[in-house]
Amino acid sequence: MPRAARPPRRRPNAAHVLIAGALLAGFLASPCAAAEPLFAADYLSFDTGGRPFSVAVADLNRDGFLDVVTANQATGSITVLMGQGNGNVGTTIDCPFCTGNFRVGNSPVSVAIGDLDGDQIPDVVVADLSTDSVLVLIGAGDGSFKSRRGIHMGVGSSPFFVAIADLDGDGHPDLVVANERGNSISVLLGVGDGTFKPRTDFPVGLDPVAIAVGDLNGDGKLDLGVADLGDNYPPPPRE
Ligand SMILES: [Ca+2]
Ligand SMILES: [Ca+2]
Ligand SMILES: [Ca+2]
Repeated sequence: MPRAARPPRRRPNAAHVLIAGALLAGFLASPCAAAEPLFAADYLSFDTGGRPFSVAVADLNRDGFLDVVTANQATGSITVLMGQGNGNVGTTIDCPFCTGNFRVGNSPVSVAIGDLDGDQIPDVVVADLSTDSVLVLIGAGDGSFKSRRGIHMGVGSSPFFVAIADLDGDGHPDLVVANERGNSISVLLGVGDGTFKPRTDFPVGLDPVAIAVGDLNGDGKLDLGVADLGDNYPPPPRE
């Protein structure tokens, strides 16, 4: 059951929803106006699978309300929380392949949502850290997925983050994955039907764990920003 909660302390396996206040609108209208809180004092808390590591939102069942998906590293699952339009979500879904928690692998740590097969229905992709793969789940349009197995594709070592973007500009969404132990990113170009061409790897810095996509130099082509966890280590002391 969803809980409109004021939890005394954080719960380890939960997704939290913070409801934004009117701070930005008020600030822009009158810089001298008293600041309102950016978020409501309380947050809403919903149970997920074990150790939720990543979260994404999209309207999976196209009812006009955003839904929430978490990737749960400890239980090898995703949790689909169907939005009710007021910040509340339900933890169960009336569908054959997903009843709250949905097993997707051994160690899913990143989730992204986009329409990967061009049917206007959001699909989900999950990076599985322990199997060096990503899993594509094609959405059925009601919050469930067309196949429990999904489509597995190999990537580099220890995929820690996955993003969706049309990197080559052909109109088909592509995948880009940060491979933490591989010190690389994997790019999988989309065919447009939910499948992808074999990956191409590009070396980056040490321990890449996150990617942002945008046109950084203004040439109309998408570029990548990669966060390298290992490159922030301080240099060893001099002898
Ligand atoms: Ca929805
Ligand atoms: Ca789709
Ligand atoms: Ca593309």
